[in-house]
Amino acid sequence: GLAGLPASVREQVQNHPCFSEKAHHHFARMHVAVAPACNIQCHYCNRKYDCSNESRPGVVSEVLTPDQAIRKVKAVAAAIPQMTVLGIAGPGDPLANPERTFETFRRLSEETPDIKLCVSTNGLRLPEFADEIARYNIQHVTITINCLDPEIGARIYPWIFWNHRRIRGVKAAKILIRNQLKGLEMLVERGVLVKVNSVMIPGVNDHHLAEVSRAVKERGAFLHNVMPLIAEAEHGTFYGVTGQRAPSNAELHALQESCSDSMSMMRHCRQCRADAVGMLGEDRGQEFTLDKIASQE
Ligand code: CLF
Ligand code: SF4
Repeated sequence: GLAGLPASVREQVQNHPCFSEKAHHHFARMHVAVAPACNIQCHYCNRKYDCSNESRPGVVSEVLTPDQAIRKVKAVAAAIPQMTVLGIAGPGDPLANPERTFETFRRLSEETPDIKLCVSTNGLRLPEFADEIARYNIQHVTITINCLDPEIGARIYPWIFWNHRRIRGVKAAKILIRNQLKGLEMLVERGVLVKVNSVMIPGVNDHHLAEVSRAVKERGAFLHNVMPLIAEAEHGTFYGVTGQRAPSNAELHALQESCSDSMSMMRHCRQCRADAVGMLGEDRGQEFTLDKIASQE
């Protein structure tokens, strides 16, 4: 619980609905979908749909410019007083769209300084942007880390785009994993609270995630969120075949339980869309579309 934490960390998490189980009953978050591009390919992602790094391939949303995003944040903040956190989580990777992402954060840090800023990333470009994240006082970062073993990584990520080149297989996974862990350490050094999300993929990384949990804890991650693969056909196929199944609830809970021996686990994740608005599990995005906001201004 919150009671055991140092005062500064308690302050950081007490009104963040994802980082504190208790806070999610009282506080809301919103996402602005300003980041359309991605620099890696996950087998569980289908780009036709929204697909935040929080890894819920969802329904298409409108991609916003930074300016539209600021207007939306202000409109939501005026309408939902419990809204304490603004996250950028897609629909691609926020750090693969650095101009749009950091323009949005820069303006919010100036114009709505009371709103906590949060970002979710695949981590490929984290080492490059750790200082910039700290500069805008972004105190909450989520990195999706699905494995430490590049052989397993090669079964999850067919390619990454790195140094202007497409890189495949084990070599690609090695670079991605190295940058994720390096980025995690750099953020922890800078006082940022880091949550690690992992997508549980039966037969691929399920047996490996307890080790991931220990390794990220050792490097200073604050919280681990193991989420189930969403394997319905409309969200894309896995490995180009439709045979990959999702874990059962019992399998998910057993894994979360085994990780919890060494690490604090998040158990209230609702696998949000990249344009979610409201309390976790609630989606009020339709109340704040651009045309509705414009008519209120
Ligand atoms: Fe958004 Fe993610 Fe920030 Fe939360 S969501 S960027 S940490 S403000 Fe939260 Fe949604 Fe789960 Fe994410 S419930 S998918 S963990
Ligand atoms: Fe899709 Fe996110 Fe993976 Fe990019 S990092 S391919 S947006 S799931």
